[in-house]
Amino acid sequence: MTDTLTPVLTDNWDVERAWTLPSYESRGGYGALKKALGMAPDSIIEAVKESGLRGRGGAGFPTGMKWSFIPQDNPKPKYLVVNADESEPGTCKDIPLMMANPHVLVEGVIISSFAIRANKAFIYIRGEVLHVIRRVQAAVAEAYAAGHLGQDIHGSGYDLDVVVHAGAGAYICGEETALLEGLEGRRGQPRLRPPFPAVAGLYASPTVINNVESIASVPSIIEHGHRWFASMGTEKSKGFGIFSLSGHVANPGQFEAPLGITLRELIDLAGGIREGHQLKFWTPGGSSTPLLTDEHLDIPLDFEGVGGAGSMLGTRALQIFDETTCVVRAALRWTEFYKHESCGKCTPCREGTWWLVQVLAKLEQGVGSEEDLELLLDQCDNIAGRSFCALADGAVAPIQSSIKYFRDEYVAHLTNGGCPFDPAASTLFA
Ligand code: L3W
Repeated sequence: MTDTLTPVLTDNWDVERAWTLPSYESRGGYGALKKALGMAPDSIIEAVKESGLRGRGGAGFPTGMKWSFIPQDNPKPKYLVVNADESEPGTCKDIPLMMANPHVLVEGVIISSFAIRANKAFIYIRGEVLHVIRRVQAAVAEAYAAGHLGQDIHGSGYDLDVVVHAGAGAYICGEETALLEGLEGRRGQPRLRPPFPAVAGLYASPTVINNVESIASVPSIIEHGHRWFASMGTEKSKGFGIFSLSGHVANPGQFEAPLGITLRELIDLAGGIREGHQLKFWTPGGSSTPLLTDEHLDIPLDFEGVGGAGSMLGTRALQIFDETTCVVRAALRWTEFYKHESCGKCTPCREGTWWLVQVLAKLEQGVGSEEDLELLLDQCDNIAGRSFCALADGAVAPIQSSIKYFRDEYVAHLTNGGCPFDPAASTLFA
């Protein structure tokens, strides 16, 4: 099965002190930068477009197309911002990538900034992960000392400064415009779009915001060519990605594989479901994506609704739950998270997530009637698509999908007068 893996961003994770500049350069690191500096910026954008790379932060928007939206006739400065605010429940790919291989991100930042003609780039890292912030800061300092950053990089005439910025620990700052608010020193709340950041972003200037993994994929596209990248994956979901498997698998962790791989293959790579148990439900892209079940083991994990199963690839955070886990409790726990993290700007999200928790908690305790299930679905309908940003859409996704697939389990809580599961058996959401 291991030939399913495509280690590119993860290929040095087991190398001793992989995060240092000498280690990265000994494996060809910064070679793509030198090649890129000899290219016309537009041809880099073209190569990224041709590669088919789509945003690895959740939405899958074509990266090269986003870069080409930057109006080059606008006299304002251009900025690159890396969204390293990884905080989606279950998502654990950007943080390990930055810890093990920070230079591939720094190299990607330089090439991407050069392509969009930015002379200043920001890496916005989730505030709680101080060890990651220090690791990336150290890599940036090494890159400056080696002449990969700063003035006249490698005699090209191109200047770039990189600032590593620590967020303050708010999930909403993973939303791109809330992140920009935070970066500008204000409370993290989303802005109305349009205008999209590509037109008016940081300090109202044209700004590209991309996820860590998207930017870290750029050096390999320059080094090996867009055809190499596009030869992996599916027709519309090209290349490779880091899939993080957590929960009830024997060996949880990160697996870098072509897009379109199936959950069955990934579970095999992770050593199977924990012994003696069976898959019950899973998230394809963190808790903001609709849950799927054991019916969906063989669908391709792609940007096309996850093989048409009506979910989202999101951040490829595959949380795996076996038959011991109470889906009602899982939905309640995630909803408590969204209620806590709602920024409060819009009513459907601020009030709606609070009400969702009230009704779900009642159902989980086995109090109430089946009418409460209808009330919960009605609340979801009144929240989805009516909030300022995608946070509230994410909040309703696990609720609606859990009722779709496990309505009987909700009803069982009511007939049982409480949760029929033994919380100790699951080890998750206990
Ligand atoms: C210029 C246009 N730019 C779209 C850009 C836009 C953004 C990108 C995608 O949410 C999802 C969300 C989470 N001109 C443009 C344009 N753009 N039209 O394209 O935009 P969008 O609105 O499709 O998505 P988004 O607001 O970025 C991201 C889901 O990802 N998610 C994420 C979870 C968390 C993390 C994390 O912890 N790091 O990513 C999980 O599923 O729910 O649906 O750049 O500006 N006409």
